Amino acid sequence: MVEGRVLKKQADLFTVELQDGQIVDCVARKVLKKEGVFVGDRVEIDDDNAVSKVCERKNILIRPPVANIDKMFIVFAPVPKPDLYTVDKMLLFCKLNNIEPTICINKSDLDKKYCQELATIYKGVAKTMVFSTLDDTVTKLEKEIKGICVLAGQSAVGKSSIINALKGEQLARVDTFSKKIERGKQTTRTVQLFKFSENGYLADTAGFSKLDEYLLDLKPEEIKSYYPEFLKYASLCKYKSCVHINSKDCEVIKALKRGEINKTRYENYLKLHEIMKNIKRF
Ligand SMILES: Nc1nc2c(ncn2[C@@H]2O[C@H](COP(=O)(O)OP(=O)(O)OP(=O)(O)O)[C@@H](O)[C@H]2O)c(=O)[nH]1
Ligand SMILES: [Mg+2]
Ligand SMILES: [Zn+2]
Repeated sequence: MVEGRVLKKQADLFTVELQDGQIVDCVARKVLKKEGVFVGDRVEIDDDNAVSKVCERKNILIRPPVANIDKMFIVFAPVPKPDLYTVDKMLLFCKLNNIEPTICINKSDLDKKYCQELATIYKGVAKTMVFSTLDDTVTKLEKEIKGICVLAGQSAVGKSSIINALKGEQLARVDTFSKKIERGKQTTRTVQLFKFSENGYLADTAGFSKLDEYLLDLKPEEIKSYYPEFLKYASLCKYKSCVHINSKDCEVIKALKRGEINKTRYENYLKLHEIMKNIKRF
């Protein structure tokens, strides 16, 4: 019996990296059918090269299926038009699932000034990087790859291009934006962990682009505590239970009016609060 890490899954075949670095193809024992074996899983392999046990998971992403995520690189770019509401949902998803987020603004070659403006939105919220896969600015991301890392973000922001640029070869398929629209589908479909260092892996997670609010297991009144930029003002609000919406003596709203809290972040907070109010959990 040896331990390993699942790097890739194709149909019923798993590519597993054993502790000594050897890569083997494995099937899974039937008993594991129900719980499933995910890319990122730490597993035990028996003498017939079959996965016989899945070790306890830190977290799990169902679509696309990846387990034990340590870091998420949330990617967006000047084009396609950034969906900052989804970016905020991803930041929340990270906090709830013990994942370290990094905001990655790609395609800085297209509009440096706009990219910097986008970056200021996340000042004091999350670690933020601006780069382009067309020059060597993208290499700073490589230092951040520790543990199991995933690239997340809407289609065509350049997730596959990032992997190719860092690896220096065409490992992941890249389509032009117009081709994607033609095809009406995302280019990247399978999940695979690419190895970058002794304990550094990176996967593309196309398909995790919208993030259903249902995946955020939170009560509406709990959302506010996931906005670090609200905290210092929130402690001064008249009522401890203040959710910083329509309240007369709300310090967060005052800070917003003074321009000390970003308007887009706040508006997307309102939107999320409203949607989460209407989600029924059974
Ligand atoms: N100008 C510019 N274009 C880029 C950059 N990075 C990627 N692109 C282009 O953006 C388009 C989409 O890139 P992909 O890497 O396929 O995007 P993706 O995020 O993997 O898309 P999905 O697989 O559909 O989720 C391609 O035409 C790339 O050449 C960049 O830094 N600058
Ligand atoms: Mg892709
Ligand atoms: Zn308040």
